[in-house]
Amino acid sequence: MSSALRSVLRQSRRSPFARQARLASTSAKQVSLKDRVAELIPAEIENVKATRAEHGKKTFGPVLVDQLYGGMRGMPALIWDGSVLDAEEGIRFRGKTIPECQELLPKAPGGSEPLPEALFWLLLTGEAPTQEQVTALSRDWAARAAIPEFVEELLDRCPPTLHPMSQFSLAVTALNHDSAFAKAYAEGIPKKEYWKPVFEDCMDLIAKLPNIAGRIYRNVYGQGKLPTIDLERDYSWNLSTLLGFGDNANFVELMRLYLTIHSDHEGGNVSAHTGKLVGSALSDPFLAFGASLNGLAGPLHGLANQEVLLWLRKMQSKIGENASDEAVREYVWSTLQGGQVVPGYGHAVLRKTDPRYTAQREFALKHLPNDPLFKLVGQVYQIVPDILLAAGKAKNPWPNVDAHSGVLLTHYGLTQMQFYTVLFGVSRAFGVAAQLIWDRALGAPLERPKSYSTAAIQKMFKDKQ
Ligand code: CMX
Repeated sequence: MSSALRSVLRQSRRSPFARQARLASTSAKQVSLKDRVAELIPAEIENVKATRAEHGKKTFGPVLVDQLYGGMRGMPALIWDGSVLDAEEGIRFRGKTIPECQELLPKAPGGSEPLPEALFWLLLTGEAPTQEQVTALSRDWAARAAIPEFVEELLDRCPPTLHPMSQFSLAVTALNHDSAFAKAYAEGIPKKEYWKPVFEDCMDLIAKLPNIAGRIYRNVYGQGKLPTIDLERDYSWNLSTLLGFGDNANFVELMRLYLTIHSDHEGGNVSAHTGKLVGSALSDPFLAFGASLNGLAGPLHGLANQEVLLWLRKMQSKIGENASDEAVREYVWSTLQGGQVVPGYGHAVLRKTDPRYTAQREFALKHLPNDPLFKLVGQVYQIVPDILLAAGKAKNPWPNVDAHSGVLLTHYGLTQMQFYTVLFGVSRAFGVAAQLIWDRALGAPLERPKSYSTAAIQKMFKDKQ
């Protein structure tokens, strides 16, 4: 190993990401998030250089033709720093499990769930922020929360029959009108500076989502005029208030948990990967995340939380409330026999119960143990995995995040299922935004994998064993 490489490796071991989520120093001056990212970038550039120098020519193993036809399952393809998903254990945000984040991250006064602001800081820096840093971030987002008048009008003109996710994507895409990155790029900003306006766009994006989500909710479901953002309150309180649930402290706590656990699920899922892909063309964060939302709106991905509630309601109307296990079993089989999937069950990577499901179940046990729909969700959990195993197709018979979120929202009176994926989208912006900032800081290139036709595959392997 050359001495230059040794020195780069030594430096990279000092990278904050090698140490993962330690508590930020409270004694030091209160650094802002942007300043902290700026401090981290030089070491991380060296860290990536060192990793590529040491491992760049190593292989992950063969790529199978089946993977090209099979949705690229398990094919190593992307760098994604905010979180890593283990098939058995589930998600870790910068090395921390959900229970560890619940323990480690700052909370609201009197609250017990982590503040999503803190999770964003963790995703972006690998460090847990101080309470003061989180408060500063809440204030910064609240100050950026207003949306342009033309976006308000755009939303107001949407027919209430247009799905809330389509409205959401439309509004986010339209925010590109004021993109700092698009403007800076047009003015010729050098590449090493890209991350700075991208950071500003990402902060604006996250900050404006509650006003967009609140406006869609109130427009579509006739819930009256949108209140204004309170500059002194946290993101989840403001979002809950815009939706009309700010008075309910437990709903606000639910939002804190919900936004934290839905934020990121490594890079390969449709919404995360789409955001990264579109961002790689140097489309600004609003265009990139608008594309993410269109992917999240699919029933095999984020829309599944709406589908779960619809499915549970249909089940109740068919077999009644407090139905026997046998009746639930029959209903699950009839779903499969009808050629449909059981929504909320299965996963492309996970092979065990999703810890995001477990976190929501624990919240329900604490706050709504006697809710009839929660009991049904628990009953379904006892029944579906055995049936999926017996049916023999699904590789993972266990529940995912979407199996549980709808019942919690319904309990507090947010019963409009078509809106659920919008909340998933608000949260997913955190993970995508963190990666977009790092992609531009590290000069990630345009994504351009190689595709093949079936004829080309046949030709390539003709006469080969
Ligand atoms: N019910 C019925 N069949 C299922 C199933 C389920 N919950 N999960 C998987 N299967 C079927 C698949 O449809 C597939 O059938 P075909 O071979 O006929 O196409 C077979 O089992 C093998 O699929 P798999 O390899 O186990 O799963 P995939 O990686 O292809 O798909 C997922 C993963 C999530 C799309 C799938 O499990 C599913 O459709 N689940 C229900 C929808 C859902 O809950 N989606 C939300 C996921 C989390 C999120 O992104 O929000």
